[in-house]
Amino acid sequence: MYKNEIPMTFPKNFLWGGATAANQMEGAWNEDGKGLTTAEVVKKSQNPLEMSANDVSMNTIKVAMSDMTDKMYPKRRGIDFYHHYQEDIKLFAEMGFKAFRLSIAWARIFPNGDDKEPNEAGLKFYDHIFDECHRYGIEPVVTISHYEMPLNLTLKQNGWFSRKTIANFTHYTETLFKRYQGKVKYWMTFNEINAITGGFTATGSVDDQLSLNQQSQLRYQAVHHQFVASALAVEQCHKIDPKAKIGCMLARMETYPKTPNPIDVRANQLQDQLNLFFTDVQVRGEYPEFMNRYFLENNIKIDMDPEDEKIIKHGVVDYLAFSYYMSSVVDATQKPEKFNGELLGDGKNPYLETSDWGWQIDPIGLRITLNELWDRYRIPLFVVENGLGAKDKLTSDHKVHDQYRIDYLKKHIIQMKEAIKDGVNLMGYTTWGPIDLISAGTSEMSKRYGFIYVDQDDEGNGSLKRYRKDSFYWYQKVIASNGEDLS
Ligand code: BGP
Repeated sequence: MYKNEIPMTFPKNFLWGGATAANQMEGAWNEDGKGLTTAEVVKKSQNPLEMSANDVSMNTIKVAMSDMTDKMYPKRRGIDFYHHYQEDIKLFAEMGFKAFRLSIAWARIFPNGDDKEPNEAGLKFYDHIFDECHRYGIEPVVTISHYEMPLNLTLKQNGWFSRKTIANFTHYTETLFKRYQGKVKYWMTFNEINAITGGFTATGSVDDQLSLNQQSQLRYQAVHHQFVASALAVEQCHKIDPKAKIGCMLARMETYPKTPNPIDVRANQLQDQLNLFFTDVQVRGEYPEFMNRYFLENNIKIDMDPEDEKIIKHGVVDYLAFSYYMSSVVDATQKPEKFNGELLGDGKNPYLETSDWGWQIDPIGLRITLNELWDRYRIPLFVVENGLGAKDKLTSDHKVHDQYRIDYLKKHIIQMKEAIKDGVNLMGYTTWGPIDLISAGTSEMSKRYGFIYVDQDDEGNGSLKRYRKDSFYWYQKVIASNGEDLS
C-alpha cells in the first residue's frame, strides 16, 4: 500500500527476549515421572566441528539406554533449569525481557508418548514457569516440539516415519492447549522443521542402515507426517484458544550464487526453493509444484492419506518464525557428498568472517531474508533465534567481557531495523540461548551464546552459578530503548 512515510523504528509491542529448548537446559531428565527422550541418547561430539546429533543408530541407542549417567549425554543434565527456573526468569526480567521462548518436553507430559493420561507433575512444572513469566510481564513463546520426543516412540514405531505418531502428537497438543489456555499466547509447532539433514534429531527416526536415497525418502515422509500433525495442531489451537497465535519455525539460511553464471544462479534458486518448501506448505497450505519434479527425479514418493491435503490447507499458521545464524554460497559444480535435504549450501563466502565453529556471519543476509520472506508470505515474521556461539572466559572477579557477542548482535539488530524500514512486518526477536546452555549440534557447554554465564564445563563440572556478562547490561539497554540504544 502506498504511503508517504515509513516506520522509523521497532514497533511498540516488539517482543524482545531470548530463546531456549527444554532438552538443552532443563536437566532433571529422570525426575517427576519424565520419560527418556531422543535427545538424551545422543552422545556429545568428539570433534566440535562435527554434529554428533546426526550420528545415531539403533546400536548407539541401546548403549545409551544401558548407561544411566549423564557423563556422555550432556542433554540429560542441561544447566539444571528445572531447579533454577525462578532465578533464571528473574534474570531475564532484569534484562527487561518481553518474551521468553522455551519448549515443552513431550516426555514430561506423556513419558512414553502414547500414554492415555498426562503426567500431572510435568504439566505443573510448565504452569509454574508460565506463572513466573507473567509475574514479570514476560510473554512465554512456546515450541511444542524442539528436537526431541519420547524415545519410546522411536523404539516402537520409528518416530515420525510412522503415521501413528500424528495421533500421539495431537493428543499431546490438545492437552497443552487446554491446560495452558490463556497462559500462552504464542505457540510454535516444530522447531526448524526443514532441518531434516539432522535426521534423528528432527524426526526421531533411525535411518543409519539405509542408502542415501532411502534416507531421503524416509525423512521427507517423516516430515510429511509432521506437516499433517502441525496443521491439526493449528486447527486445535484456534478452536480451543482463539486468542492465541500459532506459528511454524524454519531454519533460514540465506544462500547466494557463487558467481553470476546462470548455472550457479539456478542452483541457488533450487536450494532456496528446497528451503522454502517447508514454509510454503505451512503458510500457503499446499505442496509447491517445484517439489513434484524434485521428488520424481530423486525417486521420492510421499505416502499421503486422502484427507491430508485438506488438513494442510486448513491448518495454515498465523506467523512465520525462523532462526538465522549465517549465510552460505551455492556452487553449481559442487556435488553434494553426504545426504543433503539440500538444506544448506556449505560454500565459503570470501566477504564474510566466520565464528569459531565455521558459521559465516552475515548481518545483511538477515535483512535480505526478512525481505524475501515478507514478500513471499505476507504474514508476520518473528526472528526466534540468532546469536554467536563463542568461547567465553570468566575472569577471577566473575565477569565476562564479551564484546564480540555484542558486536554480532548489534549488527543484526541494525539490519532488522533496516528491514522494518523496508516495510517488513516483524513482531519480535529472541536471541538464542540468553543463558548458556548445551549445544544442540555438538552437546558442548563451551559453545556459549548467553548474556548469562553458567559455571559448568563440557564434562559437567562446575557450581552451576549464574553470572551476568557484559552483554547482559548491553541487552538491557537495547530493550529499554526499544532497539534505539545499541552502544
Ligand atoms: C538451532 C537450534 C537450537 C540451537 C541453535 C544453535 O539450529 O534450533 O536448538 O541450539 O541452532 O546451534 P548449536 O547449539 O549447535 O550451536
